[in-house]
Amino acid sequence: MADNNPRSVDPATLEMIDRASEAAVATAWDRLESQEPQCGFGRLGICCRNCTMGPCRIDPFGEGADRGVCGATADTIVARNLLRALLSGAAAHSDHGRDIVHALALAAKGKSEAYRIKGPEKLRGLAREYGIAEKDRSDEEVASDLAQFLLAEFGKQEGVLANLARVPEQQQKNWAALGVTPRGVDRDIVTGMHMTHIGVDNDPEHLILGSVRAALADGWGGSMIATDVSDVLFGEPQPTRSLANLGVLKEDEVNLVVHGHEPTLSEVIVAAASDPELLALAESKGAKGINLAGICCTANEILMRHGIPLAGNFLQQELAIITGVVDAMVVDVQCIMPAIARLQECFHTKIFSTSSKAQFPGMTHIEFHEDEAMETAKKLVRLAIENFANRSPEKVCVPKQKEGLVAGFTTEDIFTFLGGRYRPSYRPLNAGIQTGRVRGLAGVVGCNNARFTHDRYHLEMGKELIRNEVLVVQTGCSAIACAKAGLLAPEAAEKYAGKGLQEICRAVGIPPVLHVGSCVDNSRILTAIVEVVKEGGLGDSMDKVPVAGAAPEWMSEKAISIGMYVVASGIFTVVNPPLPVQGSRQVEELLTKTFEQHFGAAWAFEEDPIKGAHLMSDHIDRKRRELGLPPLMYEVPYAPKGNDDPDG
Ligand code: SF4
Ligand code: MSK
Repeated sequence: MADNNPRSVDPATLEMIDRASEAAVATAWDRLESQEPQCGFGRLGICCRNCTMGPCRIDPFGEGADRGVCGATADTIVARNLLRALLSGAAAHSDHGRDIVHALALAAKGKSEAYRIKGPEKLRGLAREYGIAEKDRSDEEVASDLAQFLLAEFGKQEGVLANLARVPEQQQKNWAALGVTPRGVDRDIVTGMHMTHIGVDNDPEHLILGSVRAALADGWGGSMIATDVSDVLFGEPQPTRSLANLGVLKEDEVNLVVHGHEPTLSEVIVAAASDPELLALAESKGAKGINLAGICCTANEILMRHGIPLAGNFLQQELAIITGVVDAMVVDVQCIMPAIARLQECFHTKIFSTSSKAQFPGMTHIEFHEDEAMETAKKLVRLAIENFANRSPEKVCVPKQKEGLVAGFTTEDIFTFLGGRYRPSYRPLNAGIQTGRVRGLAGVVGCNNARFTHDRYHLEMGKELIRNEVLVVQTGCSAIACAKAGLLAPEAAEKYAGKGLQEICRAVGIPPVLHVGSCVDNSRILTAIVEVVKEGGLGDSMDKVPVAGAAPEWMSEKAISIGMYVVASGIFTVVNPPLPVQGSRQVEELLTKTFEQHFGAAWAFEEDPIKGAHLMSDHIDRKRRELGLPPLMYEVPYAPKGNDDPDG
């Protein structure tokens, strides 16, 4: 570890890290050590490889080169690098969205037996929203038109994103004034890449605004389409109970772990794993059943809709294999460490890559195509069953830890839930904030990062927020971190939440931390805030609502895109580690200060989780004051200071 802290706060993770070192197997933490000291130029964002006159790097101490060979300054290089990184993240989300729409098109044409429309209400709601005829037409007919309409949003050459109609007026005005209104998903990503080529855009502010436009095309376009169409195709999630952590793996059953992001294959694997023939085959091999579990956001997708347990988050992918009981791991795209392929040399696990976009040396590639989804899913389950007999009993070591959770909240059910079945509106949530029973809302999302103690920032920040009467909404690996620590169980309210939030959680039976899905489902947080605005009483635009965001422990370029669209939508956001922009004072000030004037919200960099939580609650308090809301109903007693606070 860079800071000599423990590698994780999760006991199961620590146990498996020890197990890895006994087995002389390197993990991400070991490889991080072998990388140290990491490149300071890269961390500050002042290294450029955009043409072969470079690489060029700027001396941050002002003693060496202050320009690249072409004359680019640190400000230009930092802004250009941030834009490139963000575009990769936006492209990843949006390409995921495109694939889901493609699956919808196949389902609509009856070309894939594996997919049916399981969310007809959402389908028809979207059709009405986009002006697609739906009366007296079958679900398939409507879905076919919807798929064509949404596919066109990716390649749109004229006009603006259709989902702009969902955005409150003030945000639309802010974006128009700065020329960052998102147009087509692919267009804004391609234009952004063009801007970063040598000798194109060299104005740091203009480059950053280019990144805002591409991020908005992701958040309100590609990601939002992915979420909406997943709900149409696989059904809208409902609150569901499940378990989290490596202890969900079973020694006496075939364990198949899905890892990555896209639900198109994993949804079908869920069905294949309960196929009677395959269950009988598993039994004939001496297994008591087929246990499906997930890592990263594929896990979140099938947890939300089927209650499939979470084996772990990003930094636990290697550790799952080191338990010695994972008979097959099926991966698709994003956040899959190439390192796991090598673990097959030491453990019996067979790892299968399945995406046409992602192959890994050492893995077996079984390419997945939507039109033969069930066949592929059954084949993968069968391969897992056949590998069950190859386990080495002396290598089996499954941690005991597994924690109960409730997940499956959505924009449609998340707060209407607060209103109960007979009062389905956002009124109770808004009223809770208006009266001061709840301070406000926070979205806490994002990854793990081997540079920081695994899960620590998520947990400390999450607990501090709910103690301060802030209702927390989560996605991604952050949600998995909090699930493993019990924060996603309704009982967590009594244990950790402030008195007002406790009352609400008790009355409705929800946890104080609500899991709303995978990385692309951060769009649910945007639409939930839109609903809060529409309900009234908490401001007429998103930047007026007492809400804040955070991405603790982020590492993926997708997190840059998420943070950027959230901030540009008016939501103050704290991140750790800082964005790699600290080599340019101009860019850092633009993001952390000037954005406030542009969007009514800015980024903040804070490496201490408690201080990060306090920045968020201070921001929420400021919004409360601006709205003229009363003080909190109950005093929040004790306020721990940040860990590195000299007084603390
Ligand atoms: Fe160097 Fe300019 Fe080429 Fe970047 S684009 S590598 S700064 S010459
Ligand atoms: S999986 S992007 S590590 S949240 Fe979505 Fe987790 Fe971050 Fe990947």
